[in-house]
Amino acid sequence: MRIDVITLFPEIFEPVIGSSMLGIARDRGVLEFAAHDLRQWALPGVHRQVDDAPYGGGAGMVLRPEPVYEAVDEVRAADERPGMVLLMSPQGEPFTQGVAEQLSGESRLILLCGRYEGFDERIRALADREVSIGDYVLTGGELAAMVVCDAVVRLLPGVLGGETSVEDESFTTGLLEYPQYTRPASFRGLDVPEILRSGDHARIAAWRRDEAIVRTARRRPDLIARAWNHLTDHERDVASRVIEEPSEDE
Ligand code: JD8
Repeated sequence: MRIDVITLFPEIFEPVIGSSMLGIARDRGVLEFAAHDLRQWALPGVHRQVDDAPYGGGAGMVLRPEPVYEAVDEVRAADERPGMVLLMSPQGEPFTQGVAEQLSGESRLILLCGRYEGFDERIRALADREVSIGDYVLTGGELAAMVVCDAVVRLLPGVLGGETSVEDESFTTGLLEYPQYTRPASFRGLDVPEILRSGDHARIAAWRRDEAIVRTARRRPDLIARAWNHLTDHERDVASRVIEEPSEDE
């Protein structure tokens, strides 16, 4: 996959993309990544302007359309793959694991990061999709773009180590993960559940599934509701008992 990011802060991507999983993906040739400085396509003039005051008045500045359109045209032309254009925006569709899976099937992504109070409405017409990473306010699209890169790239074939399967992880199964332990068996009076040390793999698998249900029902009942049709009768039973459980402060 090739990812191009168009941003006023290209330098903040390098340390993130160069390390961890994304760096491995790059080294293995699974990922080609480039961050482009929107300033390259600034309006002619000493101020190298990319923003302007909003028509109609109001606080703050807005990204002008010309630099963004020119940037997308030129970046797009640098590779034969057309690329899906994503606009990072608080008004976008929620970025979920399902969206990450869809995007991981693309051969090229072009991510647009805004700054300031927002962007000229005509910039929206450039985008194939507009995505938001969550309901909180960031100062720009860069951190959101990094989140999208991380979630998408780890799904590409050849990025995750062979031991880890994307299939049985949380948000793919639709449940939160079960509790995990490593050595020591006893730590400051906190013991690893006996069953995990029993070597009985069938009972361990059943325990983990139940613990995942219990944890999800307690913390994210919304996820239980969504997964309901895929749960077994036993799992529904476990979830129902938790949901009917009196909460701590009642
Ligand atoms: C892009 C500018 C800041 C947005 C005024 C100051 C995504 N989940 C998310 N939260 N926030 C963003 C995001 C914020 C951005 C830009 C993405 C460009 N801002 C503006 C409007 C209100 N602030 C985001 N993805």
